Amino acid sequence: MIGLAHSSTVGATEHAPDSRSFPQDFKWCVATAAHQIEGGNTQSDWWNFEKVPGVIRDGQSSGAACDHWNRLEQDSELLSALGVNQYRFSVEWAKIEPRPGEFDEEALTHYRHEIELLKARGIRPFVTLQHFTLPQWVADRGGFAWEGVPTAFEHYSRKVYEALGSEVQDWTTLNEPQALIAAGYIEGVFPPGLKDIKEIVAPAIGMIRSHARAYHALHEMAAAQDRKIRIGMAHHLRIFEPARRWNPFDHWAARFVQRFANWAILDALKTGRLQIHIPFVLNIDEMIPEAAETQDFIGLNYYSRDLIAFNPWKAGMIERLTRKDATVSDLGWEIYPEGIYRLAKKLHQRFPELSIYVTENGIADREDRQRELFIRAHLQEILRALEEGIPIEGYCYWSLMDNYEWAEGFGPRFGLYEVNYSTQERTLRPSGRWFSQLTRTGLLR
Ligand code: IFM
Repeated sequence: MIGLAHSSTVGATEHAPDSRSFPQDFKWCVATAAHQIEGGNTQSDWWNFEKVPGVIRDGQSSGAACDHWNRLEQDSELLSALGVNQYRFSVEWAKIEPRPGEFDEEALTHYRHEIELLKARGIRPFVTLQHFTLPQWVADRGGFAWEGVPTAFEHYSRKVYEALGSEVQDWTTLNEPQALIAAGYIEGVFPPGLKDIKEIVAPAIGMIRSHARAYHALHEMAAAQDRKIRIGMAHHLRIFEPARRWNPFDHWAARFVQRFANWAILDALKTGRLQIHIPFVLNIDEMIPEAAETQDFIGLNYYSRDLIAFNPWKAGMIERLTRKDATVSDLGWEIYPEGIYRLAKKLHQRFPELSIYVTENGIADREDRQRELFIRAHLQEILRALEEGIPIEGYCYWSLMDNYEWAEGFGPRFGLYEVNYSTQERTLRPSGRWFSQLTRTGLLR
């Protein structure tokens, strides 16, 4: 790891302290996901997947995670101390509907209580309906590839809205469908653990249909109460560049990955048509009319840049690499702040009618040597975008606290709070202290 504690350079850019400020109404937020922090998600597909030998680094399963389920009061104080005015978190389908059609009122009451705690502290809830996990009963029927999933997801979403809707204005339906498709169906590191690109067709369509059903259902329910809500999706977008500038195949491959990973789903939510074409492998051209115009804002999750090389000897013929001279996080991800500006700009060009909310941006940095500079550098790029008139409403740092990083187990440390998993003690990191000043002043000093 390259430490940055005494440097002002993150990635390729110089990032000096900055006296520019963010708009008054800019939303300062941190994000989490239920499975990664709550613990005891026994009825989910992940709970069972984690137990399969060899799938999780060091064999760690989520277990009690950060025991957030039992620490709502304490953890809402952590949010208060950070000075954020918004908190993005997910509610867990597997806990709310552990068996088909059987809704757990206690789980719904629990989330209602969580929202009350937030509101009492002046923090606006930002609720995600599905963040990577599914109830095991949905997974048993094929997960997002199951043709019944849009109906089941709508049913679940309506229940959530009935219980929480009067208190929530901001929603994301699914978190990072692109990442879930890649990890679950191509790389095999998320459930269902498949490694066959041809398998992505049904789940990709299932995810879009599920989103669309929830989008329309929630808007319909809100309209019936004369309430205005906003619904989006959180998209994991990356910068993809050719590994060798002189190689036309790398250029082709990078463009192709970009189209598939960054734009296919976003475009479908605008046009109602999903198009993914992989020569000789796959051709998806599916009309999903109910998905047209189903985003009220764009959730942008941004982490890093990948170099793409065409490699005929590799399965899939495409290789993802990291620049040799890159400054990287503990997970080896390149720190590339300009990427957030470039993506925001592209999003604005492509979807000028929609504002952007950075629903995740963060770094695995156990020693907290790079985090403050990482956030600062990304926010400077956000300021640059704002100055050019690109509408960015808010910024969620990922994550409030260290948590269970899926196939990587508990190793990576993304939190503004460090978690001691033996005692469940939370300790504010120096970068967290700095972040709490930023949220209060809006100044990047
Ligand atoms: O921890 C994940 C999160 O669940 C989804 N977005 C990326 C984060 C870091 O990998």
